Amino acid sequence: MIDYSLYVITAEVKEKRRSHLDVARAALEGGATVIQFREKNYSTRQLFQVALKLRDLTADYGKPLIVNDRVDIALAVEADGVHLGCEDLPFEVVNKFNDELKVIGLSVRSLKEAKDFNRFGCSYFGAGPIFPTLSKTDASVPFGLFELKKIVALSSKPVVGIGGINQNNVEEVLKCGVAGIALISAIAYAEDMVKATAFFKEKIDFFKNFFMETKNELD
Ligand code: TZP
Ligand code: MG
Repeated sequence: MIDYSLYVITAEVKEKRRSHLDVARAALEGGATVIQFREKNYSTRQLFQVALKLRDLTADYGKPLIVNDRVDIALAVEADGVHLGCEDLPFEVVNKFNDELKVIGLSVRSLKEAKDFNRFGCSYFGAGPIFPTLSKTDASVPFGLFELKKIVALSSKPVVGIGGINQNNVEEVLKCGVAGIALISAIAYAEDMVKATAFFKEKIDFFKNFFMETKNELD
């Protein structure tokens, strides 16, 4: 079972001289439970070289590595899985590699997509954007917390919330019952990336206990 609770997506932040490796290292140090390598502007060779290093780093921390979009890169570096959106290879095709790729995540952009995608035997849904985001140029319209709650309720898979999650709104997202939160800018652009990750970790642990206590009271 994968712990999706603190799912950090890497980015290169040139103005802060931060590489994918820097972001991943700090996130793992701060308590990230999953690392996703996401990069839209590299050549295949560059992607491979960085992914290989991320594979070693995540293995050192005993945490899963998921590659965004690129099944070939995920297979080449023996990543744990791949994350697919609507412009990537179809789930049914990628699922043929499920001996090698243990985790296959699918992006869902609406309640309707969540309903439709329940038929797939994927590992989790990345649901977003919840809020406006600057990290995805072609992001769809943010659907907000009310819709997120409904997506969580009807999904047959763990739901990882994504899009515009920050220190001010994270509690509201966690209250929707998500299995995890996926973050780019809240970590990659933070002044101190380790501390920022640890902040989210603490919130997640608090809500985990809160939900467990509420559940015990109901049992
Ligand atoms: N998919 C939906 S929103 C998003 C992706 C990749 C970007 C999330 O980045 P941020 O900076 O956490 O809003
Ligand atoms: Mg994609």
